[in-house]
Amino acid sequence: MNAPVRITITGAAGNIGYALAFRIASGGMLGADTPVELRMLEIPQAVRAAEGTAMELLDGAFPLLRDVVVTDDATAAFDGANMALLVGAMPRKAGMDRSDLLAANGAIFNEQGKAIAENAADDIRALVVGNPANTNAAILRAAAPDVPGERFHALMRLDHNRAVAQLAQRAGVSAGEVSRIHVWGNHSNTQVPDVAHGQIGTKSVRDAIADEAWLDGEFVRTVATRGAAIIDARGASSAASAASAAIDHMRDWALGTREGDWVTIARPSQGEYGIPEGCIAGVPAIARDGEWSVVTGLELAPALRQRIDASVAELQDESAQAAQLGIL
Ligand code: NAX
Repeated sequence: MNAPVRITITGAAGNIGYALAFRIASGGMLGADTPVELRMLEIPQAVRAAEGTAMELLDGAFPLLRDVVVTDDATAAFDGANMALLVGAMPRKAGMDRSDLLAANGAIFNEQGKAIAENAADDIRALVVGNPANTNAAILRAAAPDVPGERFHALMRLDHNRAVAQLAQRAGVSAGEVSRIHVWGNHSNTQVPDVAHGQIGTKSVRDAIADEAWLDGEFVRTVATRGAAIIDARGASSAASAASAAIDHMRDWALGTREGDWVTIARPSQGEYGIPEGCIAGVPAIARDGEWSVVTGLELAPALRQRIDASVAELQDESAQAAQLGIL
């Protein structure tokens, strides 16, 4: 058995938090040899509901689950945390514009970044799920300047998984047959799914799905607007699929990505593909021994480059707004 890993979930009483906790407790994230300790952070009004989730976790009798703490105190929630899944965020309410949302959530991630800096373990690795995820991750990182910047990620794996799933469905194969695709840019509808280097089995995606119009049109639109389609169908936003993607991201970070494949992550850019340094945009990456490296040297067609630039520009615009608000 490995040493226990302490994992903080913020927004633990919410829809994604509820789905996440059970997957983590059952070993779905870190494997069957790693016990886990959960720290569940909520706002005071939702602590009771999070306590209910903690009772259900206990009732799951998970052999790997060593300890569960529910709290509304960020200091206690991040104390000794090795991993953090930052899901808790304020939803957009009627009458709120984008900058109101950014201000409300920016304040949350600024405070939680400080709590991570002061209380988390030295090896803390953080994944922001709460929207706007990429900019919230930048705010979190800025509030914890002593923690290495590459430890702050935003979730783009759901976008990645959605792209894999659409391709697999179209080709009539299982999702496991699809490899080497990724999604550039922002977790918004400006995101840019890229199949240029992708494979389905041993064939290129473009050979396996001989339908350029679908690949360049409907496929891209379906992936980028999938969140809205789920809300339309379910009457609520993606929850289990978002939790599953967050689990995939953290599992790969800890245990490594599949041999011969890459996935999508969003972490502070080190200038790869001309993305400005520090910008948290989706890029292709491989994980080995707990470290990510961005896949470099992929050729980008001019039309794709333009769309990536537009999505990155959107991210920079969000960052500029956060800077104006004094939280970045
Ligand atoms: P819910 O509204 O069900 O849950 C959010 C929870 O966060 C609530 O229980 C709330 O009390 C809590 N919370 C609010 N402020 C907090 C704070 N300061 N500290 C701790 N907890 C706090 O939303 P849910 O469906 O779980 O979605 C959570 C977030 O994920 C939203 O921002 C949503 O937009 C975002 N998503 C991000 C995705 C991604 O791919 N990056 C996809 C799914 C999802 O849309």
